[in-house]
Amino acid sequence: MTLQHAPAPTTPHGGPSLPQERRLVTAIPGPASQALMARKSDAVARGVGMTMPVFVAAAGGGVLVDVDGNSLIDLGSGIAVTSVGNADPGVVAAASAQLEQFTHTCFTVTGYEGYVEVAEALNRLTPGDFAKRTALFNSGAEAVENAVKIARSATRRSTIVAFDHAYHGRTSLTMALTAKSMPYKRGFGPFGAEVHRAPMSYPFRDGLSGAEAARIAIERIERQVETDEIAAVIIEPIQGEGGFVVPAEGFLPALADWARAHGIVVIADEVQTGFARTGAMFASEHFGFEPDLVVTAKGLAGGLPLSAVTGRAEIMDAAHAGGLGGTYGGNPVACAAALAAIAAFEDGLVDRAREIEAIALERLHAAQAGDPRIGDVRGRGAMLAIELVDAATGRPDADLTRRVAAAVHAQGVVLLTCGTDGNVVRLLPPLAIGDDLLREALDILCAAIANA
Ligand code: PLZ
Repeated sequence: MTLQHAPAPTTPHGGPSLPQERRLVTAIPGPASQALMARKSDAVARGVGMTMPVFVAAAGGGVLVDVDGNSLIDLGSGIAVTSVGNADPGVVAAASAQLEQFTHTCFTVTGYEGYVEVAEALNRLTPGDFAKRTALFNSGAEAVENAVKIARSATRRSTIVAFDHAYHGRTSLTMALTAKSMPYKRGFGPFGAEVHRAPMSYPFRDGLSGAEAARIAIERIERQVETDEIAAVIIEPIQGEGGFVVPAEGFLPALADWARAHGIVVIADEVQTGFARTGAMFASEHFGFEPDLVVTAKGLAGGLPLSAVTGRAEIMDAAHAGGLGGTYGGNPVACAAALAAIAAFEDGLVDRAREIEAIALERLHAAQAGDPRIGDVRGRGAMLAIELVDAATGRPDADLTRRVAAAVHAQGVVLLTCGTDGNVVRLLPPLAIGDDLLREALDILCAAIANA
């Protein structure tokens, strides 16, 4: 029980018991965040940016509480990570219990059951009714790197095809796969070689059917490289950083059919779309798309670093014994957290993502009806976006997008933008957010667009 007049604790505990409310007690950022921002500038490399100059003291459900005591509505989930909710009690309990048993062995030195259980769960949950294997890693980029290694090992080919607007990470190979130069690539080359790029189905911009977009993409690929040199195509079933681009119906299956006919491994990067986020366990399911390998990370372990490559047993097992690994991959605490998060995903969070979609789309479509600058409203589940354009020219409007985000941030809502042209506002709320908080944040966003 909370006492009526108890002073607010200086370091509140996180989890869903945090008051689920937006509460501003200072301007954003407040003085304590500003002081930490000054220390950050002196201590942290400049290349490590921050979307909002705000420092967090606790988080839970759909809110982040900052070091000044402001309670912010979370529409970002730390970039699609805390889908189960921040400091979810199940995740915290499972991780804490594991912490007290042992923190690390290195799975490739001596094993533990949690790793195997996570592999079993991923083999069961990912699309495709065939024998599968899983390998665990730490970050999305590391898992993408390993998916490429596995595909190369299985095919004995080297070339990889990625798409316009793709984002696959910031390591040398994954920078090569990532399409956008700033801020991800500039000055950081040379990049991993043997990467070719194909046009992505982008209905709002290309107006093409999925079949037509696939035909053009395949034509473009075959002009650049021989199909018998291609190890894999890698694609985000719904693109993340590139602008929440949802391909036209039929694009992904056509691509997969073509790839399979040429012995090319199909890799789905479900790092951002995975685990109930899109109103399906995996976004591939929306499109009848059955990849050979699925890369997951982010939401998998409810906020702890864990990633995976899961896929066809014969492809996964192509890499020789000892060929895959890493000191921390599949850390036992992260695995314990993942098992708790997966239990939550399977216990109603797919439906919850669909409810969030219904609430948000109604509001966003109403806003779009009266405003030609809202060029497109798209996405699935709790992964939704609006693409902002200049009303006169229809061109991407990054300036407007920046103004909208700044206005929303100032009112205590954590909001992210994305898109190759910087003109997409994206919604990635924790699936644990309540309807009222979600509606309040949507009202703030729509008012900010109307007034920008
Ligand atoms: N694949 C589809 O979305 C990470 C990037 C944040 P890591 N997206 C957030 C930033 O600016 O660095 C991502 C993704 C997709 C791969 C990755 C990479 O995952 O865990 O960040 O390495």
